Amino acid sequence: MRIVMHVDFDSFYASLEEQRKPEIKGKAVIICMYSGRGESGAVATANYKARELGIKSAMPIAFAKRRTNSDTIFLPVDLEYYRSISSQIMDVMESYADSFKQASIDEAYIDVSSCESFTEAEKIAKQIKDDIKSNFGITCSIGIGPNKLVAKMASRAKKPDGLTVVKQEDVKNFFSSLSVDKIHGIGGKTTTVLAEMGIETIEDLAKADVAKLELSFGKNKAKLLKEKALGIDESPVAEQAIKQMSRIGTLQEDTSDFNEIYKKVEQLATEMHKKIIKRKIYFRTVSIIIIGANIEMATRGKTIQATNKLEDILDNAKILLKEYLNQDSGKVRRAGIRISNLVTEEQKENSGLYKFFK
Ligand code: DCT
Ligand code: CA
Ligand code: CA
Repeated sequence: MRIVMHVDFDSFYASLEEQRKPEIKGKAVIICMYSGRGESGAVATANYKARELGIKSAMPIAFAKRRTNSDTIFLPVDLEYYRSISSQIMDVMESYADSFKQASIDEAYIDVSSCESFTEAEKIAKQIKDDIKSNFGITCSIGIGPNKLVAKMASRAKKPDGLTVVKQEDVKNFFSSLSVDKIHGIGGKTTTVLAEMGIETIEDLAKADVAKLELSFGKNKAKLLKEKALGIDESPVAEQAIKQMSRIGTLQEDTSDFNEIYKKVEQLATEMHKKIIKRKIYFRTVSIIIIGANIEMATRGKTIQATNKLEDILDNAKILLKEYLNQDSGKVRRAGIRISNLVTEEQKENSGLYKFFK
């Protein structure tokens, strides 16, 4: 049985701005893409408070100004910052995955089929939500389903901070209430043609005559539409298995004290190690991840003989952390551990032989 999760961060850009500018919390926040000519431009996104005022993505800023008051916060997009946090959160999420695929700056698919049940997967989803909340201060919405399509649609079902589980047997019921344009990947043009054929809900589409669909859309697209309406999607989350595993945590307070930081790294590594054993993973590179008080990120790694031992992670982390701190690099806000250069048990044995013959 496949179990797939789709994670989408809630009002991502606005949430990150609220997180780094606590003084704007509780206010309507609008993130703007300025055209470069004075005040003109469009709304990239807005937080939920601003959405209550009718603010939407792609709305001209001048429109938005008319709907808001002097208490509303308008901020320019800072994509570089959002990307850097996004990639840190992606690393965290990837560490929970059997296979992983980032789908956009604020979305990812996580295959968790190694879970025994949807209940187990739901627990992992809660852990991911907690992990993101405590380390990055933002919420996300997660959908869990038997494939990517259903997971993606489930993550949209409840927002913000939602968690929606749709098992195979519940797909029909979940889809029945939705209009066709809610199917991921069905655009405005297709919706119009379908409406002309009298097809408005996903249920209508699921029941539609394939021959009739083929006349309007051709064979391939007709088949695709029908499959989507039935919640069928065989596409894998990613072609490749995971490449790394990491855990990042926030320190009690910003510090450059070795013991304080190491304590955190040790705790994270110990937690991560359980998963390494469960998944029968071996690794060749150990890295520490350091995020300074100004959110700049540094990593330092060391490549060793393939191993799966906690001891090897901790010993190397200690050395790397000491090296880092000796450089007088300022205070540390968050610290983490990563293993990469992963090898399977089988590859490990073969590489041992290779060395022997070299
Ligand atoms: N975006 C944009 N222009 C649009 C739509 C989106 O620039 N017309 C950008 C802004 C946010 C980012 O893409 C991700 O989009 P969503 O996930 O739709 O937005 P969000 O702000 O994260 O909101 P939600 O809580 O609904 O996911
Ligand atoms: Ca989002
Ligand atoms: Ca999104």
